[in-house]
Amino acid sequence: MNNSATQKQIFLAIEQAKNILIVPHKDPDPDTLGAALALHEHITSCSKQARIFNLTGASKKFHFLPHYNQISSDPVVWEDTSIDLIIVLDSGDLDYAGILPMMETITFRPQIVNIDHHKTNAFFGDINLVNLESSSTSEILYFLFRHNRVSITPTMATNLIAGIMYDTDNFTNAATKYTSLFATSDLVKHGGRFHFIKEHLYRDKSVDILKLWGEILGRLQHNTKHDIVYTFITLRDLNHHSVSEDDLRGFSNFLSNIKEGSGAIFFKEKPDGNIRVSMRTTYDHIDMSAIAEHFGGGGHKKACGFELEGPIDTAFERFFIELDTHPIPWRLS
Ligand SMILES: [Mn+2]
Repeated sequence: MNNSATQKQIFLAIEQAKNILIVPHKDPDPDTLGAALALHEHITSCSKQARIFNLTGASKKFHFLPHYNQISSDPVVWEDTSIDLIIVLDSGDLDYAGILPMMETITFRPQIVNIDHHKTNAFFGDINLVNLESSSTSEILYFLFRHNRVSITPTMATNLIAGIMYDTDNFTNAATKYTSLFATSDLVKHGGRFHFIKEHLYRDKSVDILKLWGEILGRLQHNTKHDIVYTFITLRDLNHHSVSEDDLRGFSNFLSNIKEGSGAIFFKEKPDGNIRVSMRTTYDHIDMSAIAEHFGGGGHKKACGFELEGPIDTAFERFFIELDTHPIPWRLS
């Protein structure tokens, strides 16, 4: 089924439903939250019942999103057997969405709509609107609204801008296309607060966070044999600077600013002693996901990751030895 027919079908499902549950994925980011809040505002403005359920709850730092308090992690919602439509946003599968156990135990059978932009999407919905070309689920929502002639309020526009801006890393990463810029400009025209969102998403670093970033940047190494730039962070660093792991979000993306190297790698020690390895490249001829897959991880060609066993002190040496001894096809010709 083509996009346009699916977009119509989703609106028909919303029109026919009486009790709708909107599900942004667990540990939600501004894309899944912005999409959920904009959709919630639209549905409730049509005098229809809709609630947002999120398994883990949203981080307080996203409190600036309009109608943020609509996000609930109260499991009591699952006792409501009259839910007849569940709309899952930005999730490759129901496990990532955080509702797999509920879906396996509920006795009622709601229709499921799946709206997403991840290439790993399992098409788990009764209706699936999966667009790999879209920068974000918020961008898909914008075109879904536009296609169905929904009037977009300033708060809906602000939420969708947050999602697009976050997933395009402030319009700098490879996912940024004509459609994401077009959608954003039209959302600004509808009263979306572009600068307000930018201030909250990107002017959020404390002195402590940036001092830690400085320390991590001071450890940058360039492995010239493999042409990879890398650095690392230990749990001791986090404790010493009283910075949470969450505050490091954005650091891997920041490494994309480095001119040298075919790619950049960030080794991060986890509380369980294992190492989270995040990889970034900006080059079309580099496929970092080939390395990630070799180590049992996954992701996109330009942004992906995997886990290594600790300790961190020797993780990069062991990593480069593995690269030396296995022909991994990560340089495309
Ligand atoms: Mn997304």
